[in-house]
Amino acid sequence: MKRILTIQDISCLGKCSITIALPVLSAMGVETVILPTAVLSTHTMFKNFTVKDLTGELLPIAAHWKSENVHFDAIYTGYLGSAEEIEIAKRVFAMFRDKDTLLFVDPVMGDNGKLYPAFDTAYAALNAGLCKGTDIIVPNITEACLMTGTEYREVYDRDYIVSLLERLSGLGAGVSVLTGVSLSPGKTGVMGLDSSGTLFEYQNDRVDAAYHGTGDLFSSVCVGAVLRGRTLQEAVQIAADYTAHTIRVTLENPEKPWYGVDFERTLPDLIDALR
Ligand code: PXL
Repeated sequence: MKRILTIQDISCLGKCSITIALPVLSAMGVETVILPTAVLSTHTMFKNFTVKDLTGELLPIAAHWKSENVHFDAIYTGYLGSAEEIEIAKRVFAMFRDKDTLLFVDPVMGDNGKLYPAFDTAYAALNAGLCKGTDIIVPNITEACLMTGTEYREVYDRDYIVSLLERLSGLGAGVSVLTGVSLSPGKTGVMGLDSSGTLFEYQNDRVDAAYHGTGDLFSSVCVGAVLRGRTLQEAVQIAADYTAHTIRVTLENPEKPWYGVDFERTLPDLIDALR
């Protein structure tokens, strides 16, 4: 079985980061090791959330694994709480990167043109540094603009996305995949640029709803599908379809959840998609 390490926070209530990555990757048949950067009472879209920072624990935990000769087939980073944690993530990459270790970075820090509450522009520059030398990065348009110093646009065309991808590849990752890209009305999906300069894209019908944690769902499924032997383009398609399906199912829930998606209802469909 493949083994992945994921480095991100635990938002105890809220369905994002580790509370998505762990169940989803486990259901996909991937052993999932967690390195929690912080414990929050909820994700940061709730008011008055509490935070216990775990920065000081991260390197001792990693050093223990190293002494046990643990091997990771992939390391996947998501929401990191501070500049110092970005530096620690880089050290963890260096400690555990073997020839066959895939480094997958979701530089979580904002959406809809804005940074999440905990971050500033200096943090965005450090996240750009984290992407260097990794295999796959999956920013949304907001994160890509922040990391490349590009003006954020609500309304854009294909040329804007292609130039954003070209700027992203300047950050030094193997493949850049831009998420939340709408290339025509009523559609949304991703567009990517690989290290040979080849562009690829996948578009889906747009579901008119925004839920927290869908970026984490996309990333977890994408890296999980790669570990289960799919090509990156197949993985992107599986992840985009599954995320859209889960949003649709959540919208049908009469209880009207607002803080996260009902991925628990759709996990069996994800397992079927991998058969
Ligand atoms: O889904 C990204 C994410 C992860 N973790 C925390 C968050 C967010 C987005 O706001 O607040 C704590």
